[in-house]
Amino acid sequence: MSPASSLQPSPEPESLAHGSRIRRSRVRAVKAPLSSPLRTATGTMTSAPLVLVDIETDGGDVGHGYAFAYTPLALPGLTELLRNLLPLLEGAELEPVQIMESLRSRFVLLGTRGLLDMALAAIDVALWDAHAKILDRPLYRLLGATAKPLRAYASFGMDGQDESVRLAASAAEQGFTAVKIKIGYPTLAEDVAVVRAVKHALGAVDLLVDYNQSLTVPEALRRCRALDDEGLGWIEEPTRYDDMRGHARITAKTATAIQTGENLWGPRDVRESIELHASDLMMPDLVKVGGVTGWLGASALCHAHGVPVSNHFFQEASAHLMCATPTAHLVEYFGLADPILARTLPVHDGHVRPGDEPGLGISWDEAAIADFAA
Ligand code: SMN
Ligand code: MG
Repeated sequence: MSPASSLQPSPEPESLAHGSRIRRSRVRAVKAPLSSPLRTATGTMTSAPLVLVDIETDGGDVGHGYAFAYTPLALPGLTELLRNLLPLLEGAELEPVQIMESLRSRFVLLGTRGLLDMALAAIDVALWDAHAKILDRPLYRLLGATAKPLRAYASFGMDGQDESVRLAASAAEQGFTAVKIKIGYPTLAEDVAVVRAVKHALGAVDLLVDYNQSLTVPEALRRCRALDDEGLGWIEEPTRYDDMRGHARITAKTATAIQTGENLWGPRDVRESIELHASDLMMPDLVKVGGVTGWLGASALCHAHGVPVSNHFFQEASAHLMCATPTAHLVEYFGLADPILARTLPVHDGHVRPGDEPGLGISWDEAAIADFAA
């Protein structure tokens, strides 16, 4: 498809930096290893299926983005979608908002919720990375923010009582002031036993729990209210993510803060969730919420409604965005892509901050990508 029939490149205004037209792109699929299987109450991951996106300009800047496919079953489809979309960008002026509006306008009849939204978001992230590199600014600075230390929490799976205690205690020793574990064991008694054992090991360190959508609303009401006296920082996704009214009932009846957001598709879902009071807190997923562009919309909505914002995964880019998020709360520290990154996001005294190099600070470890190619 020739560039002429793809996105109409806009005339080059004088002000734009040299070398800001999209020259080519690349898509790669990997299965990044996990240090151990990541078990949740609704599924277990043995590897991290990721799709990596590179967008290069005629000035030589390369923007990087990646999407998490959750399951290897979705990896080929997500990869193929990106291979179909990216050639449409060739020759276009690298203007993230304009390009995404133009791309999205192609799918009004189809709708984008799901893998297409994820593919579009991975492109959005790579475009913003390239945009910031062209302007020689780290993304946080491009957004007018400063690189402040962001409080992070160590995020673990559903590891059973003894392993949960060991992992949580180790995170506390490393300086984390908050830890998340996943629960949703067969019985409430097991949930409470694990929570109490980990709380005891953590002392003053905050404990967050994540049900990963595993409970019916009646069971969630029962379990969340039973956990209300355990001093938890939040209870995450007690029921299905898209049962916003069910979450609203749980939020209304539970004293502990209810957290949702990682499965909301774009700012419109965030708006509906806030309007329904589905949760006390919001944690958008960079890719499902629509990339940098989607995050900025979600962040503005949460600012307007006074809702604290945390991220879900994608810590490298999320650290930049959280610096520019007025109601920033906690950063989820889980190095999903670490095995294929040349530099991982450092954590000091339980805090992270974005790097100062231009863009998002995402750099690939090409040898690892080759090793883990899917
Ligand atoms: C989560 C979601 C998907 C895969 C692993 C873990 C979890 C989180 O909900 O909050 O990180
Ligand atoms: Mg979660």
